[in-house]
Amino acid sequence: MATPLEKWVDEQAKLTKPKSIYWCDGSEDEVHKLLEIGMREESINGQPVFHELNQKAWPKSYLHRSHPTDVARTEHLTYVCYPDRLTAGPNNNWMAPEEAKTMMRKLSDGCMAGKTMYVLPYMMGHPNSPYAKACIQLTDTSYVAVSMRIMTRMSKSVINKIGKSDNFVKGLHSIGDLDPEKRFVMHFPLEHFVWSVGSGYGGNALLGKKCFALRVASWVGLQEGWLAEHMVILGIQSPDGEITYVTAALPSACGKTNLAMMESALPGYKIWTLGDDIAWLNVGPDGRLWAINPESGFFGVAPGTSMNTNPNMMRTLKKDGFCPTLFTNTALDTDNNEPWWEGADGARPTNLLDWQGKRWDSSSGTKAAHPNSRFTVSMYNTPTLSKEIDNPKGVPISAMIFGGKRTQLIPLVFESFNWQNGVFAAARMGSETTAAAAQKVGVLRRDPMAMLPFCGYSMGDYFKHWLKIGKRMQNPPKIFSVNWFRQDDSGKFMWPGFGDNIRVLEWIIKRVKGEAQGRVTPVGVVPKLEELNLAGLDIGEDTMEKLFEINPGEWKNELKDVKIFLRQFADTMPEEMWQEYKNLEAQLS
Ligand code: GTP
Ligand code: SPV
Ligand code: MN
Repeated sequence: MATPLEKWVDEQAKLTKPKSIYWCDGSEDEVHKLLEIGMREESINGQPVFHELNQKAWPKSYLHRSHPTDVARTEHLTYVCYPDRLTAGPNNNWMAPEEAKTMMRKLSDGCMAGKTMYVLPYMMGHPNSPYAKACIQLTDTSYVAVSMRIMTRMSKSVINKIGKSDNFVKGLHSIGDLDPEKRFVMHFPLEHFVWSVGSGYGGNALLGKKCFALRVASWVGLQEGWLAEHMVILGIQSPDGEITYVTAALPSACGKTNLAMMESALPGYKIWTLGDDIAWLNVGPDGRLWAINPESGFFGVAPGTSMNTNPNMMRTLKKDGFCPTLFTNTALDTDNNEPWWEGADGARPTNLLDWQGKRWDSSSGTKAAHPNSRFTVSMYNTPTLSKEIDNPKGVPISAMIFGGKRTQLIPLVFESFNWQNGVFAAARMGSETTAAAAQKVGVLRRDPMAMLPFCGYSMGDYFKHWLKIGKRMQNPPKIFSVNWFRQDDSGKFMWPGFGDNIRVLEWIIKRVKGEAQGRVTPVGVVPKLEELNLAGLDIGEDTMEKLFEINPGEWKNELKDVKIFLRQFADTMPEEMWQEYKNLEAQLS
């Protein structure tokens, strides 16, 4: 008798009509076979799926070029499908499940004709973790199969684990004909099912990531009493050897990967990496919040990555590890067969192909690498990997950090007065938009907890859920907000950022341990300037003061914008959030 898994795969094959079905086992041999298939048999937009890069300089590395219209997440084509619209909330596109399925069936009928359907068995989370979930994704491109092998714990043992049960997360993915008009990412949270057609790109196609581990999992977490968040997880080792674990939520392309493996500018400090994008957070039996990273790889922004900004990522990318490394939509230095991007180390190579594979003209004013070009690399390659990475329980979190890209207004760091006040600070977060999603770049948008594109249900209910989780903890993490991106009048970043962010983390740890007094402002507690270690940093006192300036007039305007945003959720918004709003408003007058 067929198992529910076999039956489901069979049904999807009847619909999509692939020429063959390939059950992946996640082995090293297999991933190299998939790369070969991608280089010799499959193509996207008339180009082979993979191009082998200089193996001496970049071991096991391959370049992939996606379709030129398919270079970022497409939020306007992303839907959550509940029987009722209210559950989805104003922060999501909604479609009724049956209507969505009828549409998707039409788009999927025969979409894998002539192709191989890959069956990918994988775990989100360590297989021994009580918080992990067994998943199956179907896809028709070797690029997604190899990417999922890097980003998740893929193994045939997952098939045994699922056994005769029908309790597994389902993902059906096809690149279709890559027509942007026929591109949809549909979530069915009640069925733990994601159905994506028409895109091969990142968060649209690697269905374990944003689709399951955030949108669907956030809803599952609401049912089961935990949180799925867009957060990095890191351990900060101080000179006395003690390690403090923190999470940080920053919107897409706002510095999570950099923070996750930062090389400290202060001697004696060391960062240990646990995750760079997603955290699943559970209240432990000890009344603390515990974090696991459901992923096993990084899908990181290439531009700006260098030995200067993120040396540990450069070492990660250059390591001859177990898994291959993929580069997507970077430029190609044709003299050396090496990937290249704006902000890379060294002089710009003379002969470059741009991200579409066309000869690049440096006088054209265009970027050679796409601004959202990325690398996909195994987390086990990183020299800063935490020894707790495969601990099924995760790590206990002492502080949660929230931040956005704000060239104005928001101070370098402040601590919220308590959990509820911190939830409000995170709820009113804003950030200037980036190239990570198909949208206008550089405009301020509200992005509560960096989850606006990823919270799979109504944000009012989400804030309520956060408040409830807070009440269940005897020892909740302290909540901080940061902003690495404040600019002076001439548009220059006032704070050096990157490895120097350790100076802010040091103050955060001091606050956690009760070793810094701080200064109370209407928005929260900021450091007294003498509490920040600025040794070796060439930064004027003026600049430091400006980094902490709180201008009541500008803050009142900010609050007006916050109110307009939060009012959308009026029907589900917890009263506590409006109380916090009123308190802050009063403090500013
Ligand atoms: P997603 O993968 O999209 O979720 O992004 P992310 O949050 O991991 O962002 P990432 O760390 O890749 O950083 C995105 C961009 O911000 C890169 O171009 C970095 O060089 C830049 N960046 C990161 N940290 C800092 C910082 O401290 N200061 C400044 N000025 N720029 C930074
Ligand atoms: C993001 O946009 O936040 C990412 C990249 O991490 S993607 O996986 O494409 O969503
Ligand atoms: Mn992200």
